[in-house]
Amino acid sequence: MAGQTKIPCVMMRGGTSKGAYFLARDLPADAAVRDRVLLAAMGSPDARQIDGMGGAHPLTSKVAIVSKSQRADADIDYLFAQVVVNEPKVDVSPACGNILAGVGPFAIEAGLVKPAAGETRVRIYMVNTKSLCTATVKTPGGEVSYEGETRIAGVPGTAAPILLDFEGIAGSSCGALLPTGNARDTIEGVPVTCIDNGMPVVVFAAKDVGRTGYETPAALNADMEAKARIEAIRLRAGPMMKLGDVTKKVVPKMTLIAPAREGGAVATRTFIPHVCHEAIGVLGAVSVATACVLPGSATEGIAAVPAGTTKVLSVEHPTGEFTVQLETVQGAGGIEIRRAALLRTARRLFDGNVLVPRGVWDGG
Ligand code: NQM
Repeated sequence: MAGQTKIPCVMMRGGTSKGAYFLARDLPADAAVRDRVLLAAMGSPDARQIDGMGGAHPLTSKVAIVSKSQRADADIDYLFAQVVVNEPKVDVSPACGNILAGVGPFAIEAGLVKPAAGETRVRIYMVNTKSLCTATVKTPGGEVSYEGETRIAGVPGTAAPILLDFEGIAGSSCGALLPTGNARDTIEGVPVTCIDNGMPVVVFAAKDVGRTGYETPAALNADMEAKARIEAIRLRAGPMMKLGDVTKKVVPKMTLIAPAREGGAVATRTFIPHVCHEAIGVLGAVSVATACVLPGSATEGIAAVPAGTTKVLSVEHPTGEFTVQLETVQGAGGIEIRRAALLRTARRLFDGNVLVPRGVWDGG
């Protein structure tokens, strides 16, 4: 079939990631056809994604699919898709908190949410993890404003703040905050905490895999021995975390920790899961911060945790830090996390159509 199908698409920076934002109604309803369209749109599989819009890195090969929600507790539904760069694979198992930062502004500008004067609260149902987030977006005069004074590590300049407020994200993918039932397990001889507070993550001391935890992402990406060891732990952790065989999944993420060096709570290096993040993911940071406040976790003796029930933790990463605020309560079975809040920024970068060969999808 000759020719190409035009699909309305907005490219946005969401936090420290970048991706293609679509309205669900503009994409095929059938998941298999939709995934073929997303692969073609982003240019996967190909290391350079030269024949598509993807940026040849996991952080720039992401997709948000947005629609009006039918739920009473949400305004919109957000389905996240990770388009794998080098393989013909689209993974919808995790959510992405960075791309989430762009979802509120996108929904307002698409007419799915009516803006208020000043700021607009957008209640977002994260379809991947069946959990909720409220995003507060600056809308002076009833229009989204991207300009402001908020700086986030990993993004040049400043922009308008977008407050992301999460509730009830514990066990979002694994069914429990501590899916193995333990605050600490030993896998391949390494003490680890398997945790899911919005993102399944395996947290362990960098020193236990013979690294400092202060290496650059480039050094870790070139460190084949460390990567093989970390992947062996990940493949064992997957089934223990009720994620099944994770060979072809982008979860769990793998976070090496060390004592903070910039006055924060903990220093991190995170594999997502095969490339070392230049910073850290949003929900990834929430899960790591949560591990830090749990007694007996693999962070004990490494993380510096503030006192009080509202804990503000600065998670250090290769390009700065990520501040996470956790509301904790002492439940019958130990500490529970009621709420996690943090700030991101986003920007609409491009508004137009992406084109895919008609042989991939004829638009019907
Ligand atoms: O953890 C990277 C990112 C992410 C995901 C990844 C994210 C999150 O930086 O919520 O934001 O872990 O693949 O976009």
